Amino acid sequence: MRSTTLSLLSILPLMGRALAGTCQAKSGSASATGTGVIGVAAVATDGGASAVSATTEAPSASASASVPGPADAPAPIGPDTTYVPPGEQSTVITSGDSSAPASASASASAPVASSSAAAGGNTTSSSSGSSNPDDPTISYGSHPTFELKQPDKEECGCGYKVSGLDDIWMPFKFQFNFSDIGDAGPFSGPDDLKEYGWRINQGHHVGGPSSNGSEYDAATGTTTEVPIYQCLGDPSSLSVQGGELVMTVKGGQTPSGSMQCPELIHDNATLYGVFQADIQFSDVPGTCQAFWLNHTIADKYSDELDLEVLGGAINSPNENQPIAGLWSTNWATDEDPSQPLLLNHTTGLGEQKKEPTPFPNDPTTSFNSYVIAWVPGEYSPRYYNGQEIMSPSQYNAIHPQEATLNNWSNNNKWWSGEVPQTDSVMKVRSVLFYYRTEEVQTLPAGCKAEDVCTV
Ligand SMILES: *[C@@H]1O[C@H](CO)[C@@H](O)[C@H](O)[C@H]1NC(C)=O
Ligand SMILES: *[C@@H]1O[C@H](CO)[C@@H](O)[C@H](O)[C@H]1NC(C)=O
Ligand SMILES: *[C@@H]1O[C@H](CO)[C@@H](O)[C@H](O)[C@H]1NC(C)=O
Ligand SMILES: *[C@@H]1O[C@H](CO)[C@@H](O)[C@H](O)[C@H]1NC(C)=O
Ligand SMILES: *[C@@H]1O[C@H](CO)[C@@H](O)[C@H](O)[C@H]1NC(C)=O
Ligand SMILES: *[C@@H]1O[C@H](CO)[C@@H](O)[C@H](O)[C@H]1NC(C)=O
Ligand SMILES: CC(=O)N[C@H]1CO[C@H](CO)[C@@H](O)[C@@H]1O
Repeated sequence: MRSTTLSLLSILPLMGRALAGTCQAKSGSASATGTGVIGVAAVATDGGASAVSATTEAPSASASASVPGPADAPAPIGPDTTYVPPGEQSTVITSGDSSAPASASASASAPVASSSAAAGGNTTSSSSGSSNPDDPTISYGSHPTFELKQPDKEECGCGYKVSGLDDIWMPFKFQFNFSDIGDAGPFSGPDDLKEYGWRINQGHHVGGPSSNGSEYDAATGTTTEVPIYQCLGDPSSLSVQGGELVMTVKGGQTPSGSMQCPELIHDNATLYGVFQADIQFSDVPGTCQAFWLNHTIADKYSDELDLEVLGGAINSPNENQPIAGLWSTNWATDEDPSQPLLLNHTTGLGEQKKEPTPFPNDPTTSFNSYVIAWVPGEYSPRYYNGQEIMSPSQYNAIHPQEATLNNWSNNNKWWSGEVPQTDSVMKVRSVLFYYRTEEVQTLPAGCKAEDVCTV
């Protein structure tokens, strides 16, 4: 358990930096009124610590090889510890050389984590430890509905308490509506949205590679080598049009290790937060589209909290992607990121259901709200339009994370599906994040409890 008490003075420089980084009019095509708002706080806590009790759950027995991601392949389905691709009971894929380019590319030209918050990276060492004694205990079903609100006050220099999650405290806010900037893009480099707090992936892999393994078809008794396919970040696959971020996996690309895909990253390393995005997904077959949190330190760690859909199987299953819905997956925190095909992960609720949550409506014809509430403890709930979905109570992230949006293919027929033949366009209207950083976990002295805004 970590308890960092920061004085207001120690926070002021941070505030200055943050405020300096808020949005300003973008020269060129985009006219802007930015909404990147950062508040910083110091509030005396009344010390009534609600101890965080770890919900204990047996570790997953699913040490199976599969395609990593959100980056990832579906977690193993059912009680079996052997990876059986969904719907392909007669076919088993085994990963190939684990030092293959799939993993090598994971560290090549990795963007440098830009926030100083990422520098330490290992302040939290236990997935069951809380960084703030006042943090609530959250477990599956304890908060089945959730609404993220705008602050109840104008001035939120003392941070925010999230009423839907037992008033968990967050010092910072980031809101960005793509309608706040005019039409912009297609982009040409990683910094084209930097002034608004975003980083565009250029050249680093987007999502997960497919395995360079061998594929055994029991029906015919044949083994075929499967080459590595993956996407690399391509700024020209993103643009802002009519108030929406448009993320396009360009159709008809030749399957290869350097396909071009869009990825946009919130350029701040956070350590806990509530992250909401309003997204309209595309059901064009052949892509994985994700809103997820990724760890920030290249070559170390492996934790991610993912929300993903598979174009082609969002509403209705097909032969290779037999389960429709919204995938919620956690990845092991401290495994070797250079071995992406071996990383442990869990999808759905704990050990009971390693499945996505079916959509109650069609998320490809309207914008819907997706929330990842990354909180200390064993379990970080996710919400779809305010309703909790199935998520793992295992592998909660413990290292600093960045919120990320992407759309990609690895040509893997059991995951993204074969690369799309027509353009696949994922759209994002706005995001709203409240978060902590590694340095700011607790209410610093100098703020009164009543100064904290409610959201
Ligand atoms: C977010 O990132 C920007 C750009 O790196 C930085 O100026 C700002 O201080 C960060 N904000 C916080 C709260 O870390
Ligand atoms: C995955 O988890 C199992 C069970 O905890 C463990 O034995 C195995 O070493 C893990 N795999 C990796 C690559 O760490
Ligand atoms: C992580 O913690 C260990 C031990 O506390 C320390 O030696 C190491 O330098 C830390 N790593 C980073 C990146 O701060
Ligand atoms: C910005 O997005 C938020 C949701 O995140 C929404 O409530 C608000 O109305 C949007 N503002 C504009 C001007 O579109
Ligand atoms: C997550 O971010 C780290 C650090 O930048 C990077 O090394 C890794 O490749 C990313 N993971 C994925 C799946 O993109
Ligand atoms: C992702 O790309 C595919 C292929 O171009 C497209 O059909 C889909 O709409 C995109 N998804 C999003 C959410 O933009
Ligand atoms: C690194 C590696 O093993 N790459 C191989 C992946 O599979 C293709 C197709 O068999 C080979 O051409 C690559 O050499």
